[in-house]
Amino acid sequence: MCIFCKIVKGEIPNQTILEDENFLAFNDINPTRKIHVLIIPKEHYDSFDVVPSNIMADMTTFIQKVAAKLDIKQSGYRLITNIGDHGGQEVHHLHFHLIGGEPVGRLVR
Ligand code: IU
Repeated sequence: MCIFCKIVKGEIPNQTILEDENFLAFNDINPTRKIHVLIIPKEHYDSFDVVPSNIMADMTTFIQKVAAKLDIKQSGYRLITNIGDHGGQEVHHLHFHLIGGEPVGRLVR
């Protein structure tokens, strides 16, 4: 079973920010910014590339609630989802990184 499925099942502890029947938001174990939260569907999808659009629609609403709970709707934040090898995806269970709490900088090469 994948590591995020184990987190969903409660077999591995997490610092939960927000949870509902279908989604979970928890602090990244290795934060890169003041705020670094991972948002996942409880059901396993390997990545954004295969998630059904109706699940993504619900996930969008959930992510907006996470931002509200973190009180960062005014200051802003960045959402990232890595897909596959070239995307740098290490955990193959769909997740969005929500980073913020400070300016996160430009995307530069
Ligand atoms: P990626 O998009 O798959 O590269 O990101 C995986 C993230 O999952 C990364 O930021 C890790 O720090 C994070 N993480 C975690 O929070 N808890 C874990 O048990 C594991 C990875 I493994």
